Amino acid sequence: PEAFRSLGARRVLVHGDGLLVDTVLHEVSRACARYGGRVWHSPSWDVDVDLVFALRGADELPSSVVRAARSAGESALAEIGDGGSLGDEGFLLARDGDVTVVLADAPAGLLYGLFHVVRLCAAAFDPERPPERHRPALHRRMLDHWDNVAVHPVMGQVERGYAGGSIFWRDGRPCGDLARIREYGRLLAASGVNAISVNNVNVARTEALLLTDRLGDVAEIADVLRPYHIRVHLSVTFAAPVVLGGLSTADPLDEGVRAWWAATTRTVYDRIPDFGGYVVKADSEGQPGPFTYGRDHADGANMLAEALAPLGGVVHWRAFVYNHHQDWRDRSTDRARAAYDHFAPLDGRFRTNVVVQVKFGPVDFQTREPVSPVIAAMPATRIAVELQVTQEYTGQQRHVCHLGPWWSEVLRFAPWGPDGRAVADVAAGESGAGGGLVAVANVGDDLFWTGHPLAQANLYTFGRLAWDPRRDPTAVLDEWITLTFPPSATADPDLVRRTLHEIMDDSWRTYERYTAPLGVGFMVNPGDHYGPGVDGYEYTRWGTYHFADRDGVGVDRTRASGTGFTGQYPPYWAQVYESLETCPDELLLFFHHVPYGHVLHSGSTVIQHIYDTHFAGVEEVTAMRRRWRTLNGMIDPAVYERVAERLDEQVRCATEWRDQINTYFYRKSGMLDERGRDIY
Ligand code: GCW
Repeated sequence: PEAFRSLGARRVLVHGDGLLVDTVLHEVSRACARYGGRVWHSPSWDVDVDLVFALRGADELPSSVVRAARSAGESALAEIGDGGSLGDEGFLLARDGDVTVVLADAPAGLLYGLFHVVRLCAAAFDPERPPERHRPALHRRMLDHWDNVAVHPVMGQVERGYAGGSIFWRDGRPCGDLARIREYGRLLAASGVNAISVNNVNVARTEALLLTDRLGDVAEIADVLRPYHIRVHLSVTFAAPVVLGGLSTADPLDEGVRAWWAATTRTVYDRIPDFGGYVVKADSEGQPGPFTYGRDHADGANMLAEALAPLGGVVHWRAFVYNHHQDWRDRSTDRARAAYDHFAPLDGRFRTNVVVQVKFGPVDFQTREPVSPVIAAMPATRIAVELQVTQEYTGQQRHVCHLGPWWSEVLRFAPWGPDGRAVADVAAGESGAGGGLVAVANVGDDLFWTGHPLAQANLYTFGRLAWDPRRDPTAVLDEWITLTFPPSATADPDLVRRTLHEIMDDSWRTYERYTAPLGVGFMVNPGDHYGPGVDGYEYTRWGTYHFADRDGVGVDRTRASGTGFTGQYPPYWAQVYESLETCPDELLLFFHHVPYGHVLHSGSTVIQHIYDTHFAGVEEVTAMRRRWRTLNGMIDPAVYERVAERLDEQVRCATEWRDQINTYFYRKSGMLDERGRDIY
């Protein structure tokens, strides 16, 4: 509520009608009731105000205040040099004398404008503030919940969830806390998210029923999130016609199957008219899919797309497809190649309401990977890029790991070479027609929403980068800090801000330093993926190997002598990654197998780099903990304690990583640390 203080003390006029305008009105009223401001809803007389929310549309304008606000907005737009449309989610912020004006073409723009005013605090009322126009770069900004309805025997209530139970489901039923879901919608809208899928992509029996018998449960969530402009999507099983419909096949080319999907989808829309569409994990890690019937992913996706098209829905079809029964002895199969090998040949075959959803890297949400080559390989397909806000491989919300800088690097990466379009441009598509940005959610029923209170920053940053991928992640973090630890709530706001930046800004790189080195990935404990397990996956069927021996380490993915994966990139990067001369240090072991004495561009050897970064990583975590302790007494004690507790665990776990990795490579290589530090 503190963040609403500045807004809540004003005189505010909200002009317009409808569900989303009502949300704006409700938010403003709530803030004003608390902080002494006043609010009017479309008055027909003139009032003295500080802030006006209005649509640009041509309805009658009884009040000259709104008329003035509109014309101020129009001239501001002209001044910005673009009098054109603000789009269905954009807004304009301008000043008209003493009045701040938020203008939009559609109600959602007013909602986003409201949260912008909240973020700006007093600055929104600064007479000198030049007009600003905001429009999201990406049309769909989506969170996928991997929440199970029934508790899964291995994965629990939330697969890869580190924030308690699900906010939607508990023990096979809806959890029933609609107020909490509404608050969640508000949090998401404030971050810029506009779509959500409410169940795990691994769809088991109970979850399959959400599409039919338990559709009411989904509709209830949609009803609660709708006032915050969030559309609900559903993960469905490809086998639904068999498991739910009693058909003998789920063959996508079978007429009966197509009719079943069409009818089922119509029922969904009868109940949820703004339903977003389906999310599908098919022929992946044991999920059913079109391969069973000798069909391909385009056949499968297009069938669902056909059912959804007349109703305005989309299919998010995941490209996370690989052989999860690999034999570690088989050096010809490369998991990194799989998504491209499966999907690139299908470019041009997908219907326009299919979005192929691609994990940002070719393997699996690692702390460091190259960008997936699929992103540049399907120019005739709508691509969504998938990130992981839940910290499966990045400390599981027990470690501080601010992922903004990592996502920013990914989104700015230019797959065709430095002068070409960026990953974010592909996700945005021509005139907004791209698939958007999706992330696996990190929220649960935990008191602090995300387990680690500082992990909230990742959720917020995801939404803000999906709105504007060019934003500086440190500036986004700064926003989050101000909103979460408002200056008015602490004795020394500068110290709090500075300390949080010191702890969080570089925390992803710190995490990288004490875990798997130089882009080689994994080295985590199998199953739960937490903590070091250097050889944990080395002889398993999952295709994630590092091939360390006494002479060297890394995966040869070159065309010259390895798996040929480098050849999946457009020529610029294919060349850069292929050659030891040009391959960036941080990805060296992803692309090459090298001796421990290999000299990096940094001047260090691989072995010395491993030792140095692992010692440095632990020192940095220890410094984080020391810094956090200086905040004792300055912030909410419950938040303080929770973070302090987790930092203890982070120090413990980072130390374990350091010692296991260093010892492992010392034993393999027999090479001493130049600086003679403790290696066991
Ligand atoms: O990262 C892996 C996870 C699985 C997950 C899978 C996926 C939902 O370990 O738990 O399954 O990715 O993305 O489908």
